[in-house]
Amino acid sequence: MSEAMKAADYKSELKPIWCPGCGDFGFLNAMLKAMEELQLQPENTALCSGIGCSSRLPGYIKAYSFNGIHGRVLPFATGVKMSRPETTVIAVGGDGDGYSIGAGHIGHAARKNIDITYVVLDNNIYGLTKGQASPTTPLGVKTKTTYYGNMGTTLNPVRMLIAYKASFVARTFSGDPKHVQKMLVEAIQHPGFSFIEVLSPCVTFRGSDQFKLIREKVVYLDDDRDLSDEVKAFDIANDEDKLTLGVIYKQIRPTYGDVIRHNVIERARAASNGTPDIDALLKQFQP
Ligand SMILES: Cc1ncc(C[n+]2csc(CCOP(=O)(O)OP(=O)(O)O)c2C)c(N)n1
Ligand code: SF4
Ligand SMILES: [Mg+2]
Repeated sequence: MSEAMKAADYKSELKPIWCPGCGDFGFLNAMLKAMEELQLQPENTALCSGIGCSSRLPGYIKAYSFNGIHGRVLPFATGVKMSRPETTVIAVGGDGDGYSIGAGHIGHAARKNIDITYVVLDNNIYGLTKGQASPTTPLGVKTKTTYYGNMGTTLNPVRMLIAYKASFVARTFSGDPKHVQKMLVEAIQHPGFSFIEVLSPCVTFRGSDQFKLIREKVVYLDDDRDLSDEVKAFDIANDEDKLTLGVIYKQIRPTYGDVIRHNVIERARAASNGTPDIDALLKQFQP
C-alpha cells in the first residue's frame, strides 16, 4: 500500500505570486489540508478554474489542473465530471469570474446537480485586473470603475445559490483556514453540486482592514437544525448584518450523472435490445 499523503505533498513546484497578505493564501493552505484529510489522489482529482488571482489556485496544487477562460469554469468542470465520473472535480474562481461573466452557468450546474464542488474566492473586487467593481462590491465603495461610489444593489451569492436549488450551500472565511477545511471536506463528500462562498480579502484593492471588518461580523452556525429547510436557509442568507459561516443549506437528490446513467443510457440500451452492438461497432474502427 502506498504511503499516506501529507498536505505538503500536494504542493506543485509553482510558488504563489499573490500579493503578501492576500486571503487566497489561507484558502490554499486549507485546501492542501482538506486533500490530506480526504487522501485525494492527484491522478483522480481535477482542479479547474477561470481567470483571476483566485483562478491561479489550481497551478499551485499537484493534480490535474486547468486554467481556462474567464467565467467558463463550470461548463469545463461539468464536461470533466460527465466524461470521468470517478474523478473528484473542484472548480474555483472569483466573484467577477463566477457572478459577472460566468453568472449564466451557475444556475444550470446547480439545478442539474452536477456532482462537482464550486468554490468562489470572493474578495468583492476584480483583483487581477487591478480593482474594478464586481457584483459583490458593497454599495458606495469607490473603485477604479465607481469613482463616485458603487451604485446598485450588491449581490447576495448565498441567496442566489439557494434559489437556484444548489444541493449544498456553505459560507466560510479564508481568515479561518480550519473552518475552510471543514467546509471543503463536507462539500467534496457531498453527492451533488456543492457551492462554497469563501470570503477571501483582496488586501491590495479593498484594503488591509478587510480581515478585521469581516471578523467583526462573523457568526458560526452549527449543524443542529434541518439543513434541508429552505425557508430557514433564506432567513440566514437574508441577515446581511451578520456574516454567517457554515453549511447553510443541504439536500440529497439524484445527481445529473445518476440520471443520465440510469434514465438515459440504461433505458436506451434496454429499449434497443442490444441493437446496435456499440462495442462491436467501435471495434471496427480499432487498428
Ligand atoms: C473574456 C474575458 N473578459 C475579461 C477578461 C479580463 N479579466 C481577467 S480576470 C478579470 C476579473 C477578475 O476578477 P475575479 O474573478 O473577481 O478574480 P480575482 O482576481 O478578484 O480573484 C477580468 C475582467 C478576460 N481575461 N477574459
Ligand atoms: S490583487 Fe488582491 S486578490 Fe490579487 S493577489 Fe493581490 S491581494 Fe490577492
Ligand atoms: Mg474578485
